[in-house]
Amino acid sequence: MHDISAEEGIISIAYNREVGEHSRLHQMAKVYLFASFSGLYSCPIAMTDGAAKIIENLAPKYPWLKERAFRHLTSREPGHFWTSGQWMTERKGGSDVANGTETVAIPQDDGSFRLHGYKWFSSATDADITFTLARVVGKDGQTTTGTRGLSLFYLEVHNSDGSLNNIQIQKLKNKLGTKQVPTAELLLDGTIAHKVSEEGRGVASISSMLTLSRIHNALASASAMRRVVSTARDYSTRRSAFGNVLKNYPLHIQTLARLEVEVRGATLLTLEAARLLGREDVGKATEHEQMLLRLLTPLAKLYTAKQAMSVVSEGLESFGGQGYIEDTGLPGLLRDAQVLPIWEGTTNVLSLDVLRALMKTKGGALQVWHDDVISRVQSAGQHKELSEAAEKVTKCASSVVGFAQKHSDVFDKAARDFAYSLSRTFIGALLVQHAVEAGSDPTDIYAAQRWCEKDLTPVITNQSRRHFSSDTADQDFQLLFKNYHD
Ligand code: UCC
Ligand code: FAD
Repeated sequence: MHDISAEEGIISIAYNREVGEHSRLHQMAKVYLFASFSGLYSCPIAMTDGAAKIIENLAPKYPWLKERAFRHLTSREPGHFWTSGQWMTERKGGSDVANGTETVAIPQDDGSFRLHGYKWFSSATDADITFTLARVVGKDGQTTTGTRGLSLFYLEVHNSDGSLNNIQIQKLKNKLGTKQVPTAELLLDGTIAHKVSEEGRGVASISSMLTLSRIHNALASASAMRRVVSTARDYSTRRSAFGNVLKNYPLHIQTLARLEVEVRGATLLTLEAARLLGREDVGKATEHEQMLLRLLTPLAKLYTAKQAMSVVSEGLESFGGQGYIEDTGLPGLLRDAQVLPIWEGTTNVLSLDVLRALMKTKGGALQVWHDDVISRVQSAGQHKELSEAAEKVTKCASSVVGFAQKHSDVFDKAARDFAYSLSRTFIGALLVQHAVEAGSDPTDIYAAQRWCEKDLTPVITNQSRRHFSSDTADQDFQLLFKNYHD
């Protein structure tokens, strides 16, 4: 998979930019085809892409880094192609990195640092390089707590003689799924590393890696769904029950068609984020497009990951008992899907990231989101079969924005429902737009109609505010904790 990824240019396509801003979409479309058959190699690929993006961003300040690593990460030669890890999680926190990171960085005379700490989850442990976070120890022997004490470090996993860079693999995690990819606990015991951010700007500097790996996560989600639905469709033409092949039972086909709508929605959302990223890559993204990309990244990751879990689970059932049998290769898809909402930021943490993105622009990003949704469905207003769906999208968009304007005081509690509403409405707009622009194919129209009927009830409305009140929070707490004794 390492060699195939290099030869196919899975990373290099995005950085050689032979077709300018469309190169990113070209790369991501390829990853979409590759991911669910890659034996989870999509995981190191995601982090490698993130590493290449960080290095490209840092190149003006750290030209040596580009010279040293970028050419390997973007190589098409298997023998030269390097992959990257992303070590952010420590025992005390994977979500709360700012308070969880205990690794310290001791300055050396030659300008490098030695890292001492314990990285609790490190996937694709066989990577060549990694980016990680640590706290620089000052001359007084002290470190700074919180996010302002974190800096970003680049390190190579092996020394030139092939030995590990003062890294001890303490344990390989025994995981529910993703078994093809080793995930390890690592002791950094004097690991040589190079600081590649200003002191205290570690989280902000690694955020471009988060953007890439979150979009890859969404691609992997869409890819897993596509694989299971396509395989289930094929199976329905071969398996008979009660004297007929499954494809002739409308109830079976209805079940699969509902999944098909989910796959189409997830794919459109993710590829739209990829399209915007491609414009950002080449410096063409407008300020509005940058805001939209910032918002769509956590939305695509959090929403498609949940879809993948439910679609893959329902998909397995469509094979009957065979869906549960390891020989078919199907159960692994379900185990692997379960990680998609956990790593690269859990659903709640990403819902809060959506709020972070909105706050940073003082609500500007929400207005951009709203205007974008409206412009996508505008032309469908005249379309006999799509006008109802377009109207529903428009209403949902107004309802979400209305909620945000009136009830920002309960945002922290409403974050997840809010993020779901933004995602579902945006997907509705994309499906409607696609139906219009792709030549009004009846199946595209039907997919848009189905999504807007079934998935597009505004979760967030003025009436729903009571679900996020302090009283409700107390009731939720009592519901869960009554009769609980520590
Ligand atoms: O799980 C991992 C790898 C798994 C394997 C790879 C799979 C890839 C897919 C494969 C498919 C098969 S690696 C670990 C991933 N860990 C996380 O995702 C961490 C989750 N936690 C968060 O995201 C939190 O929200 C934190 C860590 C970012 C919160 O940190 P802070 O320091 O408390 O947050 P602050 O103080 O709000 O943000 C610090 C700065 C701010 O910038 P300034 O100071 O300029 O305002 C933020 O705006 O960082 C900026 N920032 C961001 N910027 C924070 N998050 C982002 C962001 N997402 N984008 C841009
Ligand atoms: P916690 O932060 O303890 O979260 C527990 C629960 O609390 C979650 O449901 C979360 O949503 C919720 N929660 C937390 N904070 C809040 C809040 N403020 N409001 C509401 N709810 C909240 N990390 C790496 O750095 N590199 C890797 O290569 C890597 N590989 C991994 C591979 C696998 C297979 C797995 C499972 C994890 C990997 N991770 C890796 C770690 C992963 O990124 C973290 O596990 C993840 O970010 C969650 O952090 P945590 O485990 O500390 O959960």
